[in-house]
Amino acid sequence: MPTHDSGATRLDALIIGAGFAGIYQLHCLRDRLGLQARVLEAGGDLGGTWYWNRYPGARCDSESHAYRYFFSRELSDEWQSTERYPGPAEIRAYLGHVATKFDLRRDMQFDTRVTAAHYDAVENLWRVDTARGEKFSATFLITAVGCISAANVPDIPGLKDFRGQWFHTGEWPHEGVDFRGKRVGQIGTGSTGIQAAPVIAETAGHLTVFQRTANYSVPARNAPLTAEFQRWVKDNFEQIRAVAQTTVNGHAFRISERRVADVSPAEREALYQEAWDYGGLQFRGTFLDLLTDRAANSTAAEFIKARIRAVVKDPATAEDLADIDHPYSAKRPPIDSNYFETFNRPNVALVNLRRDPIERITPTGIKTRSGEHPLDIIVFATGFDAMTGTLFKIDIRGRAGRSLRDYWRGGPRTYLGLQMPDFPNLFTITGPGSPSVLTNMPVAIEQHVEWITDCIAHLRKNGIRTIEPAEASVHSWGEHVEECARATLLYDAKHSWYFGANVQGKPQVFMPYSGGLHRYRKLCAEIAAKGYEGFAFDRTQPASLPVRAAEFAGAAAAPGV
Ligand code: NA7
Repeated sequence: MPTHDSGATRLDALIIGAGFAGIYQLHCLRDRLGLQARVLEAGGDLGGTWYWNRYPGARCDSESHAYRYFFSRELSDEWQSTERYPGPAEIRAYLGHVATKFDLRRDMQFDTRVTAAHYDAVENLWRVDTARGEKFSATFLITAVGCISAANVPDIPGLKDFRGQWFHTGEWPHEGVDFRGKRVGQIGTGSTGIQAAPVIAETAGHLTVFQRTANYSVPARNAPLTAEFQRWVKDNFEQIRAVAQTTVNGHAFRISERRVADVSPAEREALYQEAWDYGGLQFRGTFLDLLTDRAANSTAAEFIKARIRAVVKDPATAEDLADIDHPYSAKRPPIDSNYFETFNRPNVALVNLRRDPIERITPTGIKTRSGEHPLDIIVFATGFDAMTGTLFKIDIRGRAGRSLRDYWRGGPRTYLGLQMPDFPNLFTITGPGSPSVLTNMPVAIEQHVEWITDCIAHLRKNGIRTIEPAEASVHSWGEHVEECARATLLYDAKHSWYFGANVQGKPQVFMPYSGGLHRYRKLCAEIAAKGYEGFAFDRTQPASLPVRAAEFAGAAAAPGV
């Protein structure tokens, strides 16, 4: 346990991370409950994932009218998105606007990486250390560290001897990378690689894309927003929010209720074509059963594969790109701007690693079985140690020194993705076991933040010292998460990062909750209404600090501030 002298800064609540989650959590705890709260953030500014992900082509796959907070109509009304999908700079500007509007920066500390958080059962405090040597203690600890923020650089032999430059997309240099005239190798064709390749190819002398698993992608059809659409967004705030908060995935569109078998093959093709022309993630909402019925799914898969073959001129390259081994949308479905078209450029080549695997990185390039590819720059678009990796970077220890790493040795175990036994008063926003990455994140984040805020208000009002789930609740929630995953085709793509399969040695457990955000919201609300069913309270002494705020009316019920 870290030693703490009287120099430790004492707080009611400490929040780790200044992305969408940490920003709103600070606002709720400080301005609604009147707690002394602070955000500690490893990055040099707020933005979370959008602070780090500045790679070429980086853009949010959620549409800008839904990728925002909904807790304040005023906030939404005064913000004008400029494009259908917001880029990192616009998202950072939006979050900066939120921080200014609610005067949040004064309680945020940047360039401050939390290294350890140990629970002190005697004082009922989380004792927190940072890489800068600062010490904090707080009754409540809330992790708002994001689900995909621990970069995964694969352990390919020879990387340390590479004489060129290399970058991971999730830790991109703020000053950018000059690809002009350079021979670039990009490893990875997930959502990130599919966004990056077309933009890198525009300036690179030559781009080689190293593909291990071929992927589906649907055109994003990004475009500047018209004044008419911007007005529609403002006029329909309530409606957009209502849809986002009552759908499976938190987006501002509904999944069709029609099944593939309900329409003729000709109608089906017309509907797919319409969705393809419209672009974006809505494609997967074309039919109700795309994620539950393999035969239904294969109609969407075949439609996309046919488009790939139609776009890519070289037949061998087209075959490698269309040789996809998993159902459509069973792995995170990318959307793109000219990804497949990029392979028609004379300066772009595809290497199929299934046929021609990487053997090692040499000082001057990448050596695959068939020969060496000379490179000046390697871009790792190789994803993240998702959902658990960032939490494991912090030495989190609960009662009796029990480490989170140890508790999750066989894979993450939580109740509702929010809490673990023996880690009292620790809340994990969008933790494993919650809908998180299967949704439009800000909508899932808002629900978690409001639930946590209500919960803390309840504890303080009722003199409850600690909250943590019963082990039995974790067990049954884990079974429910697994059962929901098994009911979908997500369970068929065993090599996805949803299972942790992209990181060597990581336990293979389906991590996000696939039962739907709408259903999850209802469950969380019911559990709270039943006096936090499945959680255990310690009422042995009053909460460590008196309630300072005016009576709390219930954050989840409050539409604005
Ligand atoms: P993803 O979706 O995890 O994609 C990573 C890609 O990198 C994927 O194509 C992987 O192939 C590939 N990869 C990973 N390791 C290797 C090695 N060792 N050799 C070759 N290729 C490799 O990460 P993204 O950053 O694209 O997307 C993450 C999320 O960010 C995304 O879902 C959005 O929510 C935003 P594989 O498929 O594992 O064979």
